[in-house]
Amino acid sequence: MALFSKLFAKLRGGNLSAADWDELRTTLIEADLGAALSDELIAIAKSHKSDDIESAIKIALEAALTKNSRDLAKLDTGTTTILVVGVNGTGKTTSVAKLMSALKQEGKVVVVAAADTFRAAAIEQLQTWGERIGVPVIAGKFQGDPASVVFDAAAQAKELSADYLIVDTAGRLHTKSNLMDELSKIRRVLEKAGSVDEVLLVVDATTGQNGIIQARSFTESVGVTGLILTKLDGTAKGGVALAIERESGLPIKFIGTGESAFDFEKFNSDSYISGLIGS
Ligand SMILES: Nc1nc2c(ncn2[C@@H]2O[C@H](COP(=O)(O)OP(=O)(O)O)[C@@H](O)[C@H]2O)c(=O)[nH]1
Ligand SMILES: [Mg+2]
Repeated sequence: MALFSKLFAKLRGGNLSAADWDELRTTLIEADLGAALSDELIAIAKSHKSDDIESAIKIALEAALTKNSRDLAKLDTGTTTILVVGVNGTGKTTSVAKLMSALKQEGKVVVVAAADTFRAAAIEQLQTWGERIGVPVIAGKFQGDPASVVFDAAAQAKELSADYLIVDTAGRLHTKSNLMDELSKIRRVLEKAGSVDEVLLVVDATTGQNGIIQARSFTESVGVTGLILTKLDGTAKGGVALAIERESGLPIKFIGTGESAFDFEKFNSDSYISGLIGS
């Protein structure tokens, strides 16, 4: 990434023309930082002496990231329930598999609900992952009622005294109110059986500023508590994480960096900023 190392080199040169500033702004916007944050950073750069610019920009980048906890929710007793939501193709099912794999490796007892009954392939995909990783995946019939899958999975989690119940959901367009109704229904079933402790919205980093709109609409409808930012391997534009956190105030808890179960990490803000700055 090292987006800012080029920028700093240019700023160190001094005496920037209007065209140079425009070029810097374009670079920032192309890195998916968004217009608002890009303008703010340019204003900071313009108002500082060249030897202070780097630390002033670093402070602004840090301020754009949330101070909220990035730890996965964990109840002291009972099953912690995680609902995974997002639009089609962002990487929900893959992220559920990655999360179950990571938790299983930590020695946790995990149960997964395949509540995307809209696509037969999604159910099979999750069952295959479950068999490979050794986690029970509770699934229903293709096009069945996702709420009943979740009901069965919650019962299974209770029986196994599971540490975590992870719920994969369908992702038809977030503008379709029936998806939001379905998610609300799933949430109600889970709350009747226990509680919903974490709602993770999966956002595809390659869709750029669209992620901000998705975060807004899912937050309004289902109450998002954190983000999983996927496909960071497929893009050089690392700036989207900053833009999304700044606009949504939601913490990115995990990042996806590939298609295997292990291409998954906790989001670390310090190493992310270092990566952008190239230090
Ligand atoms: N390169 C890359 N591909 C990913 C990542 N996460 C998911 N995918 C791919 O994105 C596609 C859609 O993933 P899927 O989990 O089915 O998305 P869903 O519709 O939200 O459940 C699949 O081809 C995944 O292998 C990631 O972090 N990096
Ligand atoms: Mg899926």
